[in-house]
Amino acid sequence: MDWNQNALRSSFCHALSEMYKSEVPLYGDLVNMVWEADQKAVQASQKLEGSQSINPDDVLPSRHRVERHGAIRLGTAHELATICRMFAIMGMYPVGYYDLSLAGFPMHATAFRPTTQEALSQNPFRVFTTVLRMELLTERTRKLAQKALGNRNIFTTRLVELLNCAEKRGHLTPEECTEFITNGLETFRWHSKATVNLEEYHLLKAEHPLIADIVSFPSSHINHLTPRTVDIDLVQHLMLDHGMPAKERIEGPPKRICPILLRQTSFKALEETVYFRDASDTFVKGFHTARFGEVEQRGCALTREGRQLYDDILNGVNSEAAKKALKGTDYDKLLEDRFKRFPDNLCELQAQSLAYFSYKLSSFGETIAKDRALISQLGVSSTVSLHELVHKGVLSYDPLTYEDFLPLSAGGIFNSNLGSASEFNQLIMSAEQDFSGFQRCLGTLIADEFHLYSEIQRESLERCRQLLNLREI
Ligand code: OOG
Ligand code: NI
Repeated sequence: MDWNQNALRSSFCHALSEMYKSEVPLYGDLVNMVWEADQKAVQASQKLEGSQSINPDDVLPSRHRVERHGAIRLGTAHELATICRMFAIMGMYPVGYYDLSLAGFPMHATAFRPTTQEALSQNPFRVFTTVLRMELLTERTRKLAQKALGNRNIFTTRLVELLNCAEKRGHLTPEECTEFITNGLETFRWHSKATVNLEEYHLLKAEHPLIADIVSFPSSHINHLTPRTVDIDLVQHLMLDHGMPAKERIEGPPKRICPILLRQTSFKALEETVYFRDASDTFVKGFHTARFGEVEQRGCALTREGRQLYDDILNGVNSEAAKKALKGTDYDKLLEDRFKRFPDNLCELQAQSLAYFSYKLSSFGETIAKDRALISQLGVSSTVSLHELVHKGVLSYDPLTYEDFLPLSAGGIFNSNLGSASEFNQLIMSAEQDFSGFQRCLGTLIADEFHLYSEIQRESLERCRQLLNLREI
């Protein structure tokens, strides 16, 4: 595809953010709060010396200010396949498979996002995309869902024309890009008139509030947008100070010097007026609670070993907390204590291969790259280990940012936003994951997140190898 996908993705993300600000003004307040917090955090860190200080380049320009993720929930295989084509136009591809039945939801998901370092650095816009699993619904609900979803079309005719055109021709003109944005927004727009009647809505909601959210509306409204901050604890304080309906605690790993993966918090979903048709075809007033605003702080991407350690610690914490019925600050204290096992400095994370890094030549490395004689003086052979090059100060490294999601540990966000299902659902709890079924619906392959990070790391090492003229690192 030969148009500028990065620019189109940025414009789309910006337009979506503006639309969501007008739909949910509290989200706009949250974005302003994040900017205020980031500015304060940068100023405070500039007063500190040493490794804890935040590099302002990481914060203000480029990525951070424009960075957003969103979430949508789809109903059918056709909707998923079409969304996949739409995101591909903007350089966003499916990464990772998330089985949400583990959290008691009849859904599975992927994240559409840019996959190269270059595209991520331009604009890392990502959308967590869930699809309903019809086979996990009871028969009555499934019939209702199939009828309602069968009657809706969440894509404008013009959008589908543009998709066909882009795929056939391999490009979109600037005018077509503008049309793509206006038409694309329609898929994510909120509608306050439901497509089901009030009785049907209650039946869907009784089985699971998320089923009602997916099935009852004519579009797949964006259910939240999330700016990124460098200091989520500060944002949480600001939200509480300003009387925003913030959730009680921050999800994910505890506060650390070297942030890992993802920490998230949100303001709780708003109760919104929705109109439902009654038996005599007039609209009656009802309510629906689904849309909210979220904040995230991203840390480094973990290798499989790092992730295993993270999962082990978290599972241990959760079972201990369940046994002792610990909640709130008691839970957070336990979490903090158990996470002491997870190394909290870059040297250890690198030495133990717990995180992914982008490697580059240090200034010393650059000097010796210019003079091969120096390399032999260092006692470095033409096949040298990464450990040795780092140890001798030839290479330096920066952690790779985690670009994906932790929806299970953020299950708290789902739950505080929707209320949980009325009863324990055996069908969902005993479900097997269905990766291949999901991939079939998608019509393309899902990339493995670990593979993508390790490729970015490998490419950085390959550049160093060439510059140092070594046979192997
Ligand atoms: C998706 C929730 C996943 C996150 O930040 O973990 C997500 C949903 O609510 O549909 O956005
Ligand atoms: Ni989210």
